Amino acid sequence: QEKTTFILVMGMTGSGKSTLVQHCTGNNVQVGHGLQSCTKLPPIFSYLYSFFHEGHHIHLIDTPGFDDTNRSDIDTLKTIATYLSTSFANGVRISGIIYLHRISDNRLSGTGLRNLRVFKKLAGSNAWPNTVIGTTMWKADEYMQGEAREIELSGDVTYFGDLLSRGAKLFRIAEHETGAEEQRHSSLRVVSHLLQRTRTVAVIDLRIQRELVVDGKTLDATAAGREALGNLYHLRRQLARQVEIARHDMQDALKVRDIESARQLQAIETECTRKISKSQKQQQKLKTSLMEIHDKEVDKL
Ligand SMILES: Nc1nc2c(ncn2[C@@H]2O[C@H](COP(=O)(O)OP(=O)(O)O)[C@@H](O)[C@H]2O)c(=O)[nH]1
Ligand SMILES: [Mg+2]
Repeated sequence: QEKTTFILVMGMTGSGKSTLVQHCTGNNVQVGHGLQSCTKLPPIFSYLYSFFHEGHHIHLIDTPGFDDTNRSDIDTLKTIATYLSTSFANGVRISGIIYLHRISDNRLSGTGLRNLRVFKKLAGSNAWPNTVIGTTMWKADEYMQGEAREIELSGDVTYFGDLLSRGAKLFRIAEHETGAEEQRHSSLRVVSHLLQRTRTVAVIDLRIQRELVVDGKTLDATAAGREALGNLYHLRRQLARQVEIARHDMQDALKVRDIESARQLQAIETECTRKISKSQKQQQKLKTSLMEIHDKEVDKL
């Protein structure tokens, strides 16, 4: 009797998700070229890749990552949340998570850190024992730097420290240069570890699944949604300040009849105001979309 096991694969665009999925399944998963993502907006189950391993029928869920050149963080979160809450409401339970990170990245800042923060909030700490952080792109000539980064990232709670201290495990995924067999082996080692973990905890309810489906929250009220919105608020505060300064300077310019400067300042004000309204629309998206999902779930009951 084989068990059906769902494993979520997450990480930034270009972190090697599709490559890992491909090595596990042996299937022809489309792999991105450079940093351009191939995970386009999907029909909901096109994320699933299945194979058999150690008596389990395993379904890997390949998710779109942040830093996608074609999509905003809010849209990406919305897509993942929609998938996770819909499948949860239909009885699909996740048993493990693989979070991939490129060790070749100099620092974890900007988008990388934002992605990790949203991921932590989305999964919740109950998920850590069934989580693997997989580091990819170990370049042979930068091995020392890689190891130094690994130590830094593991020891700091801002990065992987909190996950690791609560049961997550760190794995290195083999490089292209080591050959396909070794890459496949190192990818399956991660899967084997997660299967081992399921003997203790068979399935995990992700925080965002509980929040959306059990508590009936809208996405903007979930921990992950608030994390993503925090970035929007920050951006909006900066823009509002710029608008204020532009208006003030414009009045000064008009007093001395400097029409050209006033015109330029007017243009800045208009542009900032447009960006503010765009960010408000993004925020609104989180509200409306989840109401739509909830309506659909209610219909099914
Ligand atoms: N050098 C190197 N390149 C890799 C490795 N894993 C993936 N890549 C390449 O990095 C790019 C992005 O990988 P992909 O699996 O599509 O990342 P995804 O966006 O997370 O799905 C592709 O060109 C891969 O061939 C690795 O371990 N080493
Ligand atoms: Mg991909």
